[in-house]
Amino acid sequence: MTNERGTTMIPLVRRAAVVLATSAALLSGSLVTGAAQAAQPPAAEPGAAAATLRDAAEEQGRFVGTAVADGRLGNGTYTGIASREFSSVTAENVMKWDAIEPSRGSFNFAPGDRLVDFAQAGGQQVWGHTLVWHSQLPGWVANGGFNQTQLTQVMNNHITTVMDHYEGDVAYWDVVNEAFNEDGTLRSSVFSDTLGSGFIGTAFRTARAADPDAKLCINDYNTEGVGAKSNGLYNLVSSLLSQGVPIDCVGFQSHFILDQIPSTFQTNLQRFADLGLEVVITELDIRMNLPADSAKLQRQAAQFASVTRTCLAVSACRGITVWGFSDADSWVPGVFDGQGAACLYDQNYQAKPAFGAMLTALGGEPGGGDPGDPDPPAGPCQVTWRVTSRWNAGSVVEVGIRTTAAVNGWSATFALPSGHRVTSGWNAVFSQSGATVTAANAPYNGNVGAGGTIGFGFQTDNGGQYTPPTVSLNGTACTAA
Ligand code: 9MR
Repeated sequence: MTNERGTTMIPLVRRAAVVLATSAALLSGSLVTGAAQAAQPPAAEPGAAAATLRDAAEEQGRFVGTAVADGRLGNGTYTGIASREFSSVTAENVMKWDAIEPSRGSFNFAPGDRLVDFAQAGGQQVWGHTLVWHSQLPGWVANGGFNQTQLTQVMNNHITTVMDHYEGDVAYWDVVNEAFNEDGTLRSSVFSDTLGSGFIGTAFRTARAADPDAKLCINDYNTEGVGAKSNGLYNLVSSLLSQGVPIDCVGFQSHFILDQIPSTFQTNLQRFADLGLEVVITELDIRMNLPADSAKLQRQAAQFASVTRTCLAVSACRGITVWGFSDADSWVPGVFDGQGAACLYDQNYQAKPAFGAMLTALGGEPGGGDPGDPDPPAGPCQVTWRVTSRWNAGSVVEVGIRTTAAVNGWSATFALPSGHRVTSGWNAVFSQSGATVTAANAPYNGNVGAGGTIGFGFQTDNGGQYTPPTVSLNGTACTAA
């Protein structure tokens, strides 16, 4: 069986890969109850850590992707990194309506096909972006003056033709993109103005009929934390599901500003996951005011790691895609005056601290995966914080602190969310005053050499979600590893 572009379709194989990934997540212990875990010491270090983002992500049962710019596919440095580090690619522009159906009924698939060929050569998944969006919409659609019947036909024909062409090649589609205003109401567009809010359900039903094996997603920005916009999205998705609309996943673009990652990110992902949907971080970048300096790059590294851990803490979070991996290709400076440096690699395709931090957060080994051999994050200490299990009335957390200098006696402090109490722990002596927890060395593990790691764990009485706090070692704040 072949699709419109002549590719032999292997939907069953693709499905099998997804099942395998899910099993890996289950085996990794995300569903093990706290009672069974509480008395256990932290897991042993794996024998050989993965050296690339994609290998590390795979070991977590997740994918890690990047947007790919068509114009860079001839650049060997670019394609080398894209293939080596990422297991998924998203078309940054070439599958958008204005690129793929610039005039009615005239489809330009060549650039999208190039991307699919590139991905298949590198064993990568393809994420299709995007079918129905108010932006990058050609004038013949936006200003075509179509009535309801005509626009429905135009939209359905676009979805069907594009999805048929890529059937079996594209694993996920952003079916509807950026449908919401900041206040959570539906954005005015030619689609909502002409077809009403029902255009979303229509688009998803048409998409399912076109390629029953593709995962169908709704994607938006500024929906990462709990708030008016994400509430609007949540209400709409809940209502679509109750009407039997075939929607499989929600994409959270995650175009973040340095130091402004929403504290409710994990809680928000989890509530969508609890609807039975996959959640995916689809367009991650973390921009800063230029010029970048090493303090900002360290904080950015910590925040890439924290976003990564947030996804790993939600079992339905299937992957993370960055919106370009290099500052040389990022959309940010062109849109936000004076801002940039938002990616994992710098202008010269050298890995930034964020690369090593993300790799480490995925369980890989910093320094293993890029031509520039990135150093591990600097600073006196680097922390990994893993919630290894969670149930309705408790969580188990494992903490690792790598200390740059030798310590002779240690004390680690951090704050838990209000009302969370540590009920038991291992490898440290715990005390708690209000929200502040102090974990001091046990009699047997106070001396740690330079570059050594302090490991301890604890159980709390609260299964609520939270993002990793700042951990201080002997009074000095550590960075996230
Ligand atoms: O990165 C894309 C840039 O090259 C385009 O000029 C721009 C046009 O709107 O779209 C950018 O990608 C956007 C994505 O398609 C949807 N979410 C926001 C992204 C950044 O603007």
